[in-house]
Amino acid sequence: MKILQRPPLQQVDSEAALIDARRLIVRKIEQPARRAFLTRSLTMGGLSMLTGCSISNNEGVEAALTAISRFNDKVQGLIFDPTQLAPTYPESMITRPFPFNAYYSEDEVREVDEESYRLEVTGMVADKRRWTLPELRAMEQHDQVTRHICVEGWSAIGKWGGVRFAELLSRVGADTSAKYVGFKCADDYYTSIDMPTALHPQTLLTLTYDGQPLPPKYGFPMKLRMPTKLGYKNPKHIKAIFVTNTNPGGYWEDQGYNWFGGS
Ligand SMILES: Nc1nc2c(c(=O)[nH]1)N[C@H]1C(S)=C(S)[C@@H](COP(=O)(O)O)O[C@H]1N2
Ligand SMILES: [Mo]
Repeated sequence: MKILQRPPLQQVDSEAALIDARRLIVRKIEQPARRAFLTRSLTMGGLSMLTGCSISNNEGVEAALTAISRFNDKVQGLIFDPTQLAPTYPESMITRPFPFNAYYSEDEVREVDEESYRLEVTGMVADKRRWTLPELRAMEQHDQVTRHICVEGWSAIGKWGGVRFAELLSRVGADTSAKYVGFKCADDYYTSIDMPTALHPQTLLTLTYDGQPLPPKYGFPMKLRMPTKLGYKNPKHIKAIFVTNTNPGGYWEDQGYNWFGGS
């Protein structure tokens, strides 16, 4: 961050810049309470004071909000409690039909071939062998009924089943002192998560939805399901997983969504 400088406010259309800033906050800060507070209380001086960025134009506003979002990542990382469990629900509360969402419409859903599918696991792991679906199905399976929250303004309860992600990381001899786990998907989607969340007991590499093999629209052959993270952090159609110390970013994260994305 730069040393705080008084922004040349007279050179900016400050009302327009503030409207843009509030709009960006809605995109970047996903916790509803914090977002409501900031959008209600934000002033030009407040934004520049918070971030040390000179808010004289839209790029300045963007830089200030990116600084808030990076700060937000650090705070969320620090307060994340690896033993705290997200709520689970009875099966009677499952939302039917469960909503579909992706950066494309439902008629463009990717079809992944089951026979030729192999899961790649690379980066800071001892065993870089590829995994078939039957091998993953042979591991201990866990079912979980949890709430999926999308920043587009909906949430829904669903039931996913699969292997504990921590168990897979242990099987491949992952270096769990690494900072990130990255995911590449069969569409152009990609995302990444922090290691403490990867090791969280409710983080599942899911192969089923509602007791059936994951249908294509929900991410066949697998979706990483984390009830501690917002929807966009939960990759579908995963084809490669890699352990790394370099933040791999993500499809929406690189367009301004908060990286940590906790819910
Ligand atoms: N591969 C892939 N994974 C993805 C997405 C996507 O577009 N492609 N969208 C994300 C978003 S924003 C949401 S809300 C959920 C939606 O999952 P669902 O279709 O099972 O409801 O998938 C997430 N994972
Ligand atoms: Mo989403």
